[in-house]
Amino acid sequence: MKRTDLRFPSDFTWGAATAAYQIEGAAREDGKGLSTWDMFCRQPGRVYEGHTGDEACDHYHRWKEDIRLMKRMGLQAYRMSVSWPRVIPAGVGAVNPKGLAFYDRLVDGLLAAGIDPWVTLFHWDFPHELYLRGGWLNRDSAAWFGDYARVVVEKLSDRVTHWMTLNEPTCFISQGLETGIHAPGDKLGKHEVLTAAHHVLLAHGHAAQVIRAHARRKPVVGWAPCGIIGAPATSKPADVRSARAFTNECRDLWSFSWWADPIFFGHYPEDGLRQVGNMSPRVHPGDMELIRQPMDFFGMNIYNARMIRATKTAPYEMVPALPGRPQTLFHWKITPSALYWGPRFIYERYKCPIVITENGLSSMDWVSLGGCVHDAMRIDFTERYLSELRRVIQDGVPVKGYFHWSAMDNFEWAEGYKQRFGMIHVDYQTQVRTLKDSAHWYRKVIKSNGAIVDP
Ligand code: IFM
Repeated sequence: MKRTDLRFPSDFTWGAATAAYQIEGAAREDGKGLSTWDMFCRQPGRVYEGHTGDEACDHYHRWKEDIRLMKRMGLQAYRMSVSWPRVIPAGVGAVNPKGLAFYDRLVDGLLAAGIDPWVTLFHWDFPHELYLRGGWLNRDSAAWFGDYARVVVEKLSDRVTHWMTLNEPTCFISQGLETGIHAPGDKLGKHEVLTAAHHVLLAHGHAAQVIRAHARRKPVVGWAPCGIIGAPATSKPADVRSARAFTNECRDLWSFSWWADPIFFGHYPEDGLRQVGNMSPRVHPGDMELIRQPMDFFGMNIYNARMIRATKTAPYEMVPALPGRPQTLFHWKITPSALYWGPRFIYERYKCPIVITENGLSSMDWVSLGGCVHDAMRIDFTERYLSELRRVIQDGVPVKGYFHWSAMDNFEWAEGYKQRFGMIHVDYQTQVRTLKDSAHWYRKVIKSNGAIVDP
């Protein structure tokens, strides 16, 4: 089979990502405070088969080995998150020196291995103590987050350059506070949910200011949201217009514009405000100025897109998935063109350079009799998606990097350990790690700067 040449720009960053709660374990060690996820996992029926992040990949103790493996993968950058309650056990007040020292060691270890750490300040493990004080519903949460950000930035910014404030606010607000399928498991009314979301945006603004004010090296500041993307079902201009309209339209919290318009334009989208009517959050004078901090990059966590076509009667129509269409273990449809149209539509609207901060799939991987993990589907998936990413770069969209989700198998929130997303296989009983075939393949991709190589 003829393979496409997949070379990327020479300054493109190749990496992989994880998040603290999903890999660290050591949930009660060295003075760490409890997070809402620690509490949620204890509630019967919340997480698949009662799994918890108590031990996860035991990365807290095995980080040296994990860095060695990432080095073998040839990663140029590693997107990690910091656990807020590990650093400040009560969320505010006293700092836990042992918790902070963990990230200090980790950053040093990564740099010594030639891997650039990209740090996300919040990837869902909210301090339980602050949840008891109202969590994101409390307007003070923005200042709490800013204070926490300052502690981390003061410690790590002599070595860390790339920062992300929040990971996927859509998910932790919508799934955590509205549908309740994630921690803390609440089912609030629309106004409360939108109020919490507004405080999250304020927190983002605070943190971005703090990073710029206190970083010791000139920082590169972004965020890592997710949202629903429309991709045209065909290349006909009418379908492209419809997919663009679908992506830009604000339907609910899963629309990019609800979150990104305040950050980039300083106001909520009008169509969104019309929809929520008197449920909209109270915006105080000065809020939008705080939220609208300049962003150096727009991180995008992209897994798939809805297929959209034009119709005569409506601005767009969703094309139903055909029976038997390729999908992941999570039943997420495989739609490589998401990595073309997602960056393209978001760049057109917000004019901010893009970084793919997450992309990948969950599959059913195990260590075969020969001792290898043959995840051919992950290789094929990634090759198809990267090929679309290269196409959008060639068409002029500045995409600066790609982070595969995930570096290693990990705790997939309410799905527990059922879904395996990693390029490194983790045996959760023995904590033995095995580089999957995809990790070896990805090393070649990185080495050749995206020229496609046979697995
Ligand atoms: O594992 C998650 C991650 O924490 C956030 N983005 C999506 C991934 C896969 O569900």
